[in-house]
Amino acid sequence: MIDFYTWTTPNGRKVAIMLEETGLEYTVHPIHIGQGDQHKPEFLEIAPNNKIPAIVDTDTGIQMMESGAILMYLAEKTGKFMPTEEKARWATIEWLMWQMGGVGPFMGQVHHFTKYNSGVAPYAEERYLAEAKRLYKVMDGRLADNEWLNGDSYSIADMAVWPWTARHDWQTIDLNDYPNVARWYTTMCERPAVQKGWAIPPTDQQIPMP
Ligand SMILES: N[C@@H](CCC(=O)N[C@@H](CS)C(=O)NCC(=O)O)C(=O)O
Repeated sequence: MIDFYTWTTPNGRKVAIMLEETGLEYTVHPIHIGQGDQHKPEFLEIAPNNKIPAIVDTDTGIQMMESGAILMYLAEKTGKFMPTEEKARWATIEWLMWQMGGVGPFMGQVHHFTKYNSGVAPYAEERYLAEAKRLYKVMDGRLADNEWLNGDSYSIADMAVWPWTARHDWQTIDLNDYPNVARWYTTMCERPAVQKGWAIPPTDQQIPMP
């Protein structure tokens, strides 16, 4: 059984989607980051970097923070959503790392400046939005010739990136400017596990459509 510490943010949702996709048994422990739950000593025991998501696997005793590592762990545990064939496996890791090193950190800054602090720092807004647009363009190019980020199969790389693109409304990005991303995005929106993962912990927020 997986104890899952999370909140309704992109990094939490990627793991929520994976848990739903794999059918693993799990218990949600909401960590309200707006109220400071991530700084409580009991959470820091599991996630010393004071950020969600984190898991404890009661089957193995393994506890873990960092969403990319958690996705890889769950893929290995279940044998799902990480191809075994060498080329596809490394493409999955490549695009997962692209999300962890680029999409998350930079789009996170767009949320901070453009969504929550609009007008405070125009230079930062411009810089991070330009970087977000560059990342969408890279992704659009990748998905022009590939159905999924790793090539042919739905994987943890798609699960990692989708929740960030699901905040295109906050980012002032029109997904229709990136037609291959829009096609991939709407395909993912149709998956029941993606819809369920979006609403963990329960929320009134709706998935924005292009
Ligand atoms: N690299 C980390 C980033 C996690 C992260 O930034 N989590 C945010 C929510 S999306 C958080 O917990 N923020 C609370 C804080 O910074 O105090 C991961 O991928 O797990």
